Amino acid sequence: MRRNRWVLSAVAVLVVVIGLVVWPMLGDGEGRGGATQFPNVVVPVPVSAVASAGPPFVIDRDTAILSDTPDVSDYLAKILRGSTGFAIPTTHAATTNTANAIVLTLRGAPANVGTEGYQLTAGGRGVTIRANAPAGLFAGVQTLLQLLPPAVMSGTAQRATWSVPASVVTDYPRYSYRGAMLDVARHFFAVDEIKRYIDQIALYKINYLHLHLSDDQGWRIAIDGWPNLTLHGGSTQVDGTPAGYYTQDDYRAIVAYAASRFITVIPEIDMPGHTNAALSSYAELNCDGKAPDLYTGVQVGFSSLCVGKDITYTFIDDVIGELAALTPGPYIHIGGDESHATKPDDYATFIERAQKVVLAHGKTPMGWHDITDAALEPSTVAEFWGTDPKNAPTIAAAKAGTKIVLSPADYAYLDMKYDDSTLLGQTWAGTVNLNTAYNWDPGTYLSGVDPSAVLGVEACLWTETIRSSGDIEFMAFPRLPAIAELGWSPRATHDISAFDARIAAQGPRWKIMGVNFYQTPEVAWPDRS
Ligand code: NGO
Repeated sequence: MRRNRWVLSAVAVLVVVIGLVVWPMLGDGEGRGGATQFPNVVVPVPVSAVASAGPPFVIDRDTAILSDTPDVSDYLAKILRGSTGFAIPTTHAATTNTANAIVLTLRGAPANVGTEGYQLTAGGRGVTIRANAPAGLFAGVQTLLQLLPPAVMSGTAQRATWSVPASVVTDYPRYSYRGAMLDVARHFFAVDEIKRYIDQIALYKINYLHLHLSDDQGWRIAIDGWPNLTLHGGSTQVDGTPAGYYTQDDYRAIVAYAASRFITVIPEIDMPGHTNAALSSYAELNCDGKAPDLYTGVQVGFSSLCVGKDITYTFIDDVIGELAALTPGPYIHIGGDESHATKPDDYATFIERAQKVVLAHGKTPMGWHDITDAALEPSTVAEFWGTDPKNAPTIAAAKAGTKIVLSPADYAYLDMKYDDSTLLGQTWAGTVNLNTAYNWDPGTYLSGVDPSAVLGVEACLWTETIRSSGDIEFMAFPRLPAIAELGWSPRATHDISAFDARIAAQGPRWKIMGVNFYQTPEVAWPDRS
């Protein structure tokens, strides 16, 4: 009996030893020296991330940030101070004593990480993020935050062990364009709601925010010479509820806030179709000189600017000129989708002229892929929103040199329902669950088109059924991070089960931040409720 007990105890001890010591060494590729595997928690997954031997870095009350880029260190310090409760002093010089420090420096990064990439090295003494430009430091900071415990995203002081695993991450984007589009025309969203979304998309290394500023149901940006556009055209929205618009100062505030998160704003004025709000505001823009009523339904394709009238071009020159002056980014989006009330010849004439107006104001034209029916300027970018990878005009344009941003509606439209039971959203392009959103390759999506024609990807959120930040978040999370990962991470990293596990790690963060995400059934959320 006694002997048996002894044997049992010895076996138990052996099992524990194997479990604690031997198993972790076997269980990872980098196992020598006691290093553990790099945790599968960073979205978008980095190009290369390797665990190092040695202890983690633990942020404590003496940790400082040393940085040669104040904007980025201030962003990080604010988050760390809020959740750790520590002072986290920032010194704007990255070269002093680096013990117990988070160093952010524009020196010494590998050239191949480019202007948006970074190298992060974490070990017992501290963390160093090196980049060639501030945008790269900001991207590295996002990775650092995701390596810290989820409580780091809390705005109030929390108890946690603020450790960053010893590791080396070398990371840079697959595409230079990683966009999020928000329709503020069908339902209007206030400046603070836009800032909230900017903060959320920045976590996933999105670098363009495309604002759909006008549609049949509303005109949302003040244009000096044309006050009725907003006073009348911005007064309602879908369902006929009262709405609003951005003053030029509001718009500047959005642009500046986005820039502080290394996000470039792209303003869209949709034309010649989707213009009922403008046509209702100024009778002279209509071919028959009669202003239609405001529209609060959700049909498309019934409105058109009058292509044959000179006033149309005075109008678009004023609008694009003011937007170009307010917008530091390179692109002005001219829409161009679903102009079913414009004759095909008129459509081609209009799109050709509108591109020239954008170029004359020093910007690069962008439009929905419908514009590939017209002659395109060499620099014009087409955004594909269809569901047919064999779309002939888009493929022909891409082969002729037009750069393409991919937002195929059956993968990248965040307003599609997750499944038939989703209360918000639409189904015209089908339902899009998380794995569908992730399960395509932007590089090979368009049949026979060279991957080099693809500028990047964009996750689009149309707001016919979306009325609040909570609604935005429900549709965007977790699908927006899927599109963000397709835009950032190399094709070789694509793996649906590893992706679902990474997304699971975001759940506790979203809970702490108060993000109203949808707990998609594909994911084993750690604290499902
Ligand atoms: C289409 C249409 C929009 C709708 C959206 C809804 C484009 C580019 N035009 O996408 O007007 O709001 O679908 O999913």
